[in-house]
Amino acid sequence: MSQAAFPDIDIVPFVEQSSRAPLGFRHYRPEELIEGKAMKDHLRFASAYWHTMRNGLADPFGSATAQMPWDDGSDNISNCLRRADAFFEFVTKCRIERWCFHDRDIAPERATLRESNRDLDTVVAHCKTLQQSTGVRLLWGTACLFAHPRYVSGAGTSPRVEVFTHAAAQVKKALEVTHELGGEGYVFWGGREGYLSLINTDMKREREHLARFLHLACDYAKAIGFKGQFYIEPKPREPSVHQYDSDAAACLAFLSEFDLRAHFKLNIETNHATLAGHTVEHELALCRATGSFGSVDANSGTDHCGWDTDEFPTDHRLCTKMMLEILAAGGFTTGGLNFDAKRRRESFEPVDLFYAHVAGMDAFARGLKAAAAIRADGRIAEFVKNRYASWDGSLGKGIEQGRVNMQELEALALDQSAWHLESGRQEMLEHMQDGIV
Ligand code: XLS
Ligand code: NI
Ligand code: NI
Repeated sequence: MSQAAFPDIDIVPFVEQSSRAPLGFRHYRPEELIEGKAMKDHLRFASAYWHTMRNGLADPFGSATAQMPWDDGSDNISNCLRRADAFFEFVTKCRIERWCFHDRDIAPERATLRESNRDLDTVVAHCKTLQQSTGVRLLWGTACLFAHPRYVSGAGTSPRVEVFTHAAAQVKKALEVTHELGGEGYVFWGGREGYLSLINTDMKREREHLARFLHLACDYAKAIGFKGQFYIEPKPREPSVHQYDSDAAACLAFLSEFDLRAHFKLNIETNHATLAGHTVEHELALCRATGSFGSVDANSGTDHCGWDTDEFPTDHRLCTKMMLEILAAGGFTTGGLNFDAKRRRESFEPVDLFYAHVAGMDAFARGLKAAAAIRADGRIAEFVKNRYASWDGSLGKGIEQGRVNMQELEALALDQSAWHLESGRQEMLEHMQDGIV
C-alpha cells in the first residue's frame, strides 16, 4: 500500500439527521434491518472505477479540473498500482463494499493486446490483494469497447472483421479477470454498437454480428466456469445516434430474437432511461414484469438538457420510486447500486468524491426506508390489486389461461350496454403516498 491518498479524511461517521457536520451519514445505517434484511444488503453499493479514479471532469469545452494528488498522469504500472491503492482507500473510508471497472480503467491499452493483457494481469493481481485486505468485492467487470480509435464504427458491430476479432479477444480476457477477481456479474454496454447514419450501415448484418458476439461470450464464460450474471445495459444514443440496445424493451426483444434471454438480465441506468424518453421506474417496472431485473447504475440527469450527465443521485423521492420497484422485484441477488456518476466539474477536490458518494448513499437509504414504509402501509398495493379484481372471476381466469375464444367473448359482449368503471384515483394515491413517507 502506498501513502494515504486521503490523509485528512477518516472513515465517514454516522451523524444525527439534524447534524450540521458536512460529511457524515444521516440515513445510511448499514446494519439497520429493513423488512428483516440489513440496509447494506438491500442497497449493495458499488463505486465505479472509471468515474472515481479516471474521470478528470473535463467537458467538451474545457480540460480536466479534478485534483488527484496520488496520480502522476502517466500510464506507468507503478502509477496504476498507486491509483488502485487510492481507490480501495476511498471505498473503505466511504463504507462502500463493492466496485465495478472496465479493463482499460485499471490498466492501460498498450500497442498490442498481448502487452495490454500482461499489464492488466499485474494490476489485477494487485487488486486481488487489495480486495482481500479490505473485504471489498467486485460487483461486475466489463471491457472498454468504445474508447480506442479501432472501435470508431463499433466493436461487435464493426464493419471490419479484424475489429470484431479484437473485441472478442478483449472480452475473453475481461471475462477471465472478472472471474479471477470473483466478480458477481459482467456487463455489456454497447456504446458504439449502433450507427451514426443508416446511409452506410447494414443493420441486418450488424445486429446478427452483435448476437453472435454475445453468444461467444456466453460460451466462453461456461468454458471457464464463470457463473456470474451477464447484463445488458440499455442506452438509446450517445456516442452513437442510435444504439441497438436502446431501452429495456428493445434489449428484451433482441435477446429473445437471438435465443439469448436465458443468459442475460438488465442493468438499468437512470440517465439512460430518461435519454430513452422513459423514467427509470418504468424501465425497472418492465424488468420486474419480465423477470429480467438485474442491477442498477445509479445516477441522475438534468432531464431538459438531453445528455447523459451522470450526476450523483441525490433526490430521495426518485430513490423511493426506484426502491419500490427493486423491493417489488425481490431485491438484488447478484446486482447492486453502482454509482455510475461523476462529480460536477466545479467539485474538483478529493473530498468531493466523499460528499458525492455519501449524498447518493443517504438518498438511497432514505428511499429504502420510505419504500418499506409504503409497502408496510399496504393501501396502495391493495388499491392496485382491487383495480384488477374483475379478472379474478371465472371469465377473467378463462381469458388469462387461454380457455376462451373470440366467439365466446362476442356472445358475452353483443348485448352489453352498461359499464361498471372505477376511478383510477391517481391524485388521491399520490397524496396518500406522500403522507406515508
Ligand atoms: C455509459 C455507460 C457505461 C457503462 C459501462 O454511458 O453507463 O459507463 O455503465 O460500460
Ligand atoms: Ni452505466
Ligand atoms: Ni451512462
